[in-house]
Amino acid sequence: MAILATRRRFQRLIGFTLVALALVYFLWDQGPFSNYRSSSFDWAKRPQAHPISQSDIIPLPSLAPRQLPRIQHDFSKQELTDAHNTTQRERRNAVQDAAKRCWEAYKEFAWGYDELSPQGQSGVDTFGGWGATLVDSLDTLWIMGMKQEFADAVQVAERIDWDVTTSAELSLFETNIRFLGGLLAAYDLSGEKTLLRKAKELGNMLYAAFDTPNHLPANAFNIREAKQGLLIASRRESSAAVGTLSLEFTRLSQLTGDPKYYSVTERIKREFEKKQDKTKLPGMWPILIDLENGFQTADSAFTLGASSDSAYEYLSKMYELLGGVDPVYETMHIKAMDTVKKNLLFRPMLRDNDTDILFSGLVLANGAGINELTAEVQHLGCFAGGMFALGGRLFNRPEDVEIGEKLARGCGWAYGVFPTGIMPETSEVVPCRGEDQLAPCAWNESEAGGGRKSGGKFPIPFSHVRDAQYLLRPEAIESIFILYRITGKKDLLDVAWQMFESIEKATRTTFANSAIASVNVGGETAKINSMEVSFGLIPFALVGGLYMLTGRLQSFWLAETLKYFYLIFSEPDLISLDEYVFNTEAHPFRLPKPVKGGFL
Ligand code: DMJ
Repeated sequence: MAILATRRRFQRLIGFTLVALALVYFLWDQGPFSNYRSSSFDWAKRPQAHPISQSDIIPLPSLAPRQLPRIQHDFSKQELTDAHNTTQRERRNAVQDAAKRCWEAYKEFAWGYDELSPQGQSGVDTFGGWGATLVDSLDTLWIMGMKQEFADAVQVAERIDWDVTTSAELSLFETNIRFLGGLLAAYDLSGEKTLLRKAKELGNMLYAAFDTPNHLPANAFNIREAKQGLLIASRRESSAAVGTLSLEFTRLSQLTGDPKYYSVTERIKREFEKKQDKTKLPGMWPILIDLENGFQTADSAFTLGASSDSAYEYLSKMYELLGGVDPVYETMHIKAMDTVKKNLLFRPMLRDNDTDILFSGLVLANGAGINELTAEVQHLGCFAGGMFALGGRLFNRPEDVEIGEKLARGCGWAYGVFPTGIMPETSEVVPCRGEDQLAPCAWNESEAGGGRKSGGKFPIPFSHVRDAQYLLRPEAIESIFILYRITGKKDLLDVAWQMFESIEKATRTTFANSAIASVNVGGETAKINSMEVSFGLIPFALVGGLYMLTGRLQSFWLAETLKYFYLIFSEPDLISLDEYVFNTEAHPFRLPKPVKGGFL
């Protein structure tokens, strides 16, 4: 009897302890002691309309990560003078001051909103209303050592309710690169677990974009339709939208141990791979892809610029993130780069042939070998220098590092020739049109100056500036930063500083920084959506969506542009390219550590 009573007492004690522990865990995790709040709708529990069965889920590669070739220059061998270190520090501080001003302005006028309208002193919701700037800036704050600001932002981020939104329809691409990428990188840097939980909640929501009849994603993510399983992949989807999910989804799978996210993007990669040699410009994919009818790639326009850019950027980066164990990414990257070199790259006609630079243009291909190149120069395309150089190091292709340097320097040069010291959003330049488009050509004054299409007064040899704005974009400094880390060439630091000074001068406003209407007008610049906007620009600024599109302080200013400027003026081991891979929104994901031989 006594034994029975003791046993019962013991069982009760165990039961009580377990309940108490569960309660403590709950209170700690969800209750008054925790700031974290889960979203009010759990997308993981939503029944799928087009189920992907467990057996159809592709697991992460089981091979252990390999030792990848060294990416960064060996800076330990560089003799750095005190003067160099002082200049670096002063420049870094100047960038940090700019970031602090903008962060303070965002905090004061737009806290919790997606973006700041810098002159309006108010917030705007452009990406769902979950605080895009706040999430996009988390890792910048961490990297810049703004730990209190980081902690304040985490307190808001960990309470985001993905079911409470200002948009009926979201862009899968933008939500993925800014929010999911931002949360994952901030977690990778800080180890703050609630950020990973938020990332997982969001990942589960974005996973629903693949709940379509053919499991290809719907970039136009209508939340109501997604809940009902009514999404359909688009007939005219940009290759960037569909090709820029893999890094974030894969990192989410790596961190959570759930392969389903990686699996859906691995399927996309297989579609890209199948079509790579079958397009009108074999080796590349057209800007637009028909996803609804099963990844049709019949379109004719090819570029590394808008709407295609990061689909190419992610090939080598996925190879890195998977620890070099998926050779398909290497093959795809090399084929694409070879096609770009042969067809898209060109050298501008220059008075001084010592300026060794290249650009990447736009090709219209008819599929029968006639490929027409337009010598277009897009700011968005300036990321290509970094991509070539990174791939060159990763796959031991020194020529690609050189090409990357010429592309990066091309954008640096273009910044320098415009009156504001900044290159425009979209322009055209007179190209060298010899047998070899990459080789220097003789200067021809009338061709270089007379080829102007719109009669505008642009610096020679620019023939046309289609869009003269500067929207605070990062791509040029991104490539200069990557090239500096890869080659160690110190003159790139001065190129970067010149760019930063010009950007600050032209875009700084009372509270933050603003996009400007024309890089081609020096002196007092016309800020877009600005109290300072000139009267002549008011009708222009009010046309259509332009006002909303360009006038705000884009979240990528803090997430990318200022981060790259800060990093180039910092110690090279701060976010080393051998330890991190940047997503297309400059969010660094930690690379897996190599394991000698064997399976995971
Ligand atoms: C960013 O959101 C990303 O870099 C994207 O890949 C392209 N456009 C902007 C910055 O210009």
